[in-house]
Amino acid sequence: MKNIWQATFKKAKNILILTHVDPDADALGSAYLLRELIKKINPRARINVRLDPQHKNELNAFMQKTDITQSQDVRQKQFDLVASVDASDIDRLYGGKNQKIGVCIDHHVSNRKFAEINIIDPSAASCTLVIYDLLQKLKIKLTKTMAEYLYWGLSSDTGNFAFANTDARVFRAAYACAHLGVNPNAIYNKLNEQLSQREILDFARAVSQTQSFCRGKLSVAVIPQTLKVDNRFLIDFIRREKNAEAVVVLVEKTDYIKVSLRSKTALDVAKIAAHFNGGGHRKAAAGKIFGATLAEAKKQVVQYFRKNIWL
Ligand SMILES: [Mn+2]
Repeated sequence: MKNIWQATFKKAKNILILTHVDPDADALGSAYLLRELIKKINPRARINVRLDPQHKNELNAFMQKTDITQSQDVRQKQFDLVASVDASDIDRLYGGKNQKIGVCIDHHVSNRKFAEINIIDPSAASCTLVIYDLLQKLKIKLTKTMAEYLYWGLSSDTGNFAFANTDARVFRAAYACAHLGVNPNAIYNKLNEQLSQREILDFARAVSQTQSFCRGKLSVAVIPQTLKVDNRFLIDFIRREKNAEAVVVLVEKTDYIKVSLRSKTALDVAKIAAHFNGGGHRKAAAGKIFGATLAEAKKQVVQYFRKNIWL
């Protein structure tokens, strides 16, 4: 057998698939798509998918109830192979503590290669796209079910085919999905049009607090714990301001302030995130500020931009 990973999946009897905490549609799609791939090469294997119950609201429509469990249950069971998808770091892997990871499949540049076999493709827009590649390598025909899972990742990680990572490879895969009968509009609706009225009103409140700094080049919004707002939606919205070159959303968490950064230009926000205990991609990154209130954190971020980016 040419591929070590193929042999590894083929000989395992009891397999566990894990993904990152607070899973998104790419994490979910990747876990399910990998399960389909393993079924093809090893039909007799028992395959378990375990997901963080603290997932995003809109994913309820996609999740399979049996896949949600506490990490304790995961530890109690014995698996001869644990696979990780869409997670760059074992600390971010739900249920990953004390597990020996056999195969890691991911598309983050910052992946720490924490498994025995690491299949990392940072040029892939979604992790489902990396798994699609593996299917093609084995000449496994895409089924409609597989296409659904593949499309979840494509749609979600490219911001519905709009982010800088949207390329020909994405559209080629999306074409294959549509050709098999995947309904882009239905998936868009399930992923993006499931907010409650409260979330709409909280979103409006957060938007109305947005402030501009550095002669309009920097936009900053905050989400206090009292507001139920998805920071991705907020950051994607405020970046529409035409003069903004960098956008920051500060999210109040129980013991720190999360700093989400986006760049609309060549500015590398991964470097800025590194200053705030984080990292990520050039155009999308995140960090953490400890021991500060939301207002203090905002001051720190604005000051950093004033001193180091736009004097
Ligand atoms: Mn992803």
